[in-house]
Amino acid sequence: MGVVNVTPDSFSDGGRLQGVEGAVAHALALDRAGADILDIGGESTRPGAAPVSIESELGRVLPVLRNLRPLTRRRISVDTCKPEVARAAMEAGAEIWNDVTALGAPGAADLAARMGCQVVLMHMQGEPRTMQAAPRYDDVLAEVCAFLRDRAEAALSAGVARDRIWLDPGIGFGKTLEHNLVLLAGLPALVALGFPVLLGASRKRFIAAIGPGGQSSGDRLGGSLAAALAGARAGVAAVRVHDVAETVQALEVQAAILAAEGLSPAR
Ligand code: HH2
Repeated sequence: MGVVNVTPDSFSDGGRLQGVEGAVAHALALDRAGADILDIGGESTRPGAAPVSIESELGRVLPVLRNLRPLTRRRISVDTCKPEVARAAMEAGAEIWNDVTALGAPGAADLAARMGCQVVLMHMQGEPRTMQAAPRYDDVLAEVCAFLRDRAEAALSAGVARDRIWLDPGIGFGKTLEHNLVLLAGLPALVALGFPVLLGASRKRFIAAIGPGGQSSGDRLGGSLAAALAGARAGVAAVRVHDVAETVQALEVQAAILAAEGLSPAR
């Protein structure tokens, strides 16, 4: 899944993708680089980000979607927690509702069921403005798994089909470095819940906290690739990344090495 941010304040590529044309061109470049899904977002969820109104989010996302839809056969997801934005995006040809609040808005699960779209249910502790102030868990892996299982149950009860539900541990969303690492190491437990898992670790701050380097978000490619490879080994279904070409190459090389393990005479 390639990230197409159309926000003025996104942490990783904010301000670079000027205007609709720039965002569409960026999405098409990610398509050519091998992204299976293009994820369009009009509200930044980075730590400390302020919420945006429905109108401004629609004004950012819809023109990009409408222009992009006829130009690509890739699936398009919309990164939003607002039912109004999700509905408009599905009408404009998106197929996946990527919701960092796990369908937390009133009526969201019913709407997802009615639209018949796929949904990504992500875990977050708190809200973006304050979530990194003092994240606390007794057992982060167990709590994230329990939350996502509950949200999947709620989606199923509302009528969302089982094969349309994805889970995401929400790396960096109300989590310390240690919480993020425990979740990355514990991905097999999340995969074992039986739903496809999406992992979003690309360019996130925890990479800089491990070091070396990585102070600016564009300088975290090595750490992003390490996390994507770990996710693939754990069986996640997709990784949400900014650097699509590099990630596809890393995943292909890892897959080729794993495939060759069976050919080695030492085994
Ligand atoms: N991370 C971000 C945004 N949306 N969605 C899912 N499912 N999983 C994630 O980990 C995730 C997400 C934050 O990254 P980014 O979009 O690059 O930054 P911003 O929110 O500032 O646009």
